[in-house]
Amino acid sequence: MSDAREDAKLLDTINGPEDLKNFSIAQLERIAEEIRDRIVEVMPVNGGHFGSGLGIADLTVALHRVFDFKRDQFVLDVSHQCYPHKMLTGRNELYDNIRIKGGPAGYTRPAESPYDWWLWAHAGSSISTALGLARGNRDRDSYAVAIIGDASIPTGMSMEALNHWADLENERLIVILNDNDMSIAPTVGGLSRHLKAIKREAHDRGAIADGNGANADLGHFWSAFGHRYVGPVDGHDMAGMVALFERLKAEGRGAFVHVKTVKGKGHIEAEKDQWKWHAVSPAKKSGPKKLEFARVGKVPYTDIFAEAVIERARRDPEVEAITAAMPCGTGLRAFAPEFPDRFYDTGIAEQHAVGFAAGLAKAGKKVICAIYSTFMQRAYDQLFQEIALNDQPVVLCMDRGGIVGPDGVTHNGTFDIAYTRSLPRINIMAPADGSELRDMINMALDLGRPCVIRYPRTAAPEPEKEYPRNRALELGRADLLREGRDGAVLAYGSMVYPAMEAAEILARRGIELTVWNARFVRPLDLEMLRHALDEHPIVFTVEENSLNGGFGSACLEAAALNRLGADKILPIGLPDSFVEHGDRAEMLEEHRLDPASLANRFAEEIAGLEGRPSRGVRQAEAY
Ligand SMILES: Cc1ncc(C[n+]2csc(CCOP(=O)(O)OP(=O)(O)O)c2C)c(N)n1
Repeated sequence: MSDAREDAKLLDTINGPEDLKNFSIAQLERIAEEIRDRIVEVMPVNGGHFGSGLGIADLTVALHRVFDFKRDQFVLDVSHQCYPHKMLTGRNELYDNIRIKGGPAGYTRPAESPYDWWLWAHAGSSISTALGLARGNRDRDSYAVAIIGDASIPTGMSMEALNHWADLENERLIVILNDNDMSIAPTVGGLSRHLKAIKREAHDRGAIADGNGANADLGHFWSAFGHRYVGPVDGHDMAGMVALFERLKAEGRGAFVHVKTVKGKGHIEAEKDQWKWHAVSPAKKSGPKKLEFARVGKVPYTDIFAEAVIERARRDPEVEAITAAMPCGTGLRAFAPEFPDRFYDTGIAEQHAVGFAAGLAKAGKKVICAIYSTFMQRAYDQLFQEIALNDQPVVLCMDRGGIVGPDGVTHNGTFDIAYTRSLPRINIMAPADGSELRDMINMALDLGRPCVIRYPRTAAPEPEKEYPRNRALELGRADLLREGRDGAVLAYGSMVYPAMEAAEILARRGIELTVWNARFVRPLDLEMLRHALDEHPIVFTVEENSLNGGFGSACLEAAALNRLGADKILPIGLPDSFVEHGDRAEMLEEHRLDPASLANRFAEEIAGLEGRPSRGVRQAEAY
């Protein structure tokens, strides 16, 4: 790290990228060092991405020096490596609050700065959009520059864009492949091996060095798309990169630039264990606010999921498990060493992962395909065709179902109920706690039908604090947890415990609620719905999902179609908008999904019923 820390920081003098034009190469190098220092200082406090930003600091400085990204369009794939960019574009001071509610987002975000061209964090989309920007701006004298990582470039969308680009050859597009040999986990697959071979050979030839190192013969795979291949270039050689980008800019045509960087650059531990240091957790003192209900435990759903799959796989040799580049995030890293032949990391390839899962299932395997709720959106067509239409019994396990917290709008899993429910055949369920998750995994594997199980990014209630069940798990049957005359709550998945706690709060205020653990969106338990609507003046549905098309919609539709009195139902969930970043507990509170807010909401609505005309009178008035 920088030994110039005691001196005044150059970074502090930068108000915008135009200030970089005045610095020497040595000063630009120092600025990159200061950026790294800042990442090392702030991220362990706030929590967030670590190694990627350290690796890309030099490259970001060099690009901002040469291009004018108010005019030229700069797009960062995923954009988890955007911190150096944010520091150089007027947000260095704000960086202390990155990923905190109200502070800058952890990804690029046009609302924050004219230098942020895009809001995204799903991998592999940068080349398509940069190509569109370049094409759309073809009459302007500007460039589109995309940076994409070596784990993100094998995505289908990137390959489609490279292919299309060949037909729009003259566009002023520079695609920079930031090759650091890592995804979050080590990269997988044939392209990754090819990139390693290019770098090895260039190294042996002594050809990784300056910006003139255009070993076109090495990049034959990339040249096959019809683009000029430049590289491999040393992504920590400031002088070389500045010279290269100036030359490319002056030429006024497109190029595919292969840059070699070190993930975690400058931080000894992060360079050594790049997997561990991809991201860091927040320090305890500013750490996540505890959800204000007592029953949340310490063991994440993710770990319970992994344990359940491992335990089942030990008994059942047909069980196989798939992740799309998220072995740690999904918990399947623990599965891999014990069952190396039954574990697959497809890389960032959700569409392929689901298609592959369907093939394995057709061949008789019992397949767990674990993909975050938000990333499963990539594979909607595969859910439709390979899974639902072909009726393949894959068990799709969607971690991060609901509000994820600091990753915010791009990562919240708040649409999966709607997008899976829109497809026929798929059984859709969510556990209320850890033991129910175990049971659902086993039930789904035995069922031989397509299944989706969603669970949130949080710890499950501790076993000793779990509510006793009144009914063992059975497909399409909900569980009645408590009964009261003042209203009924149909709670789904992560909202069951908050709903129970809300009911307990209200019981102390003399309001008695029925609470059902709904368990299933499909098949929906009509007996639950009938009981709730027949026996109570008001029925609340509660879910951690967008209300559009969610669990509440399912209840409303079923009640209307079966003439059960749908107008008694009040759906509670997330609004028709995107949930911002912040701590998960804070965001749940903001959306009134914590137990205390739920209790108040229930009480307000029940109080509002008094003096209101009965349903029959209202109907009569309406006619
Ligand atoms: C569609 C999708 N799937 C999974 C992820 C999760 N994810 C975030 S960053 C990342 C690794 C990206 O690696 P690379 O593009 O090589 O960039 P690096 O971090 O190495 O700079 C993954 C898998 C994602 N953002 N988008």
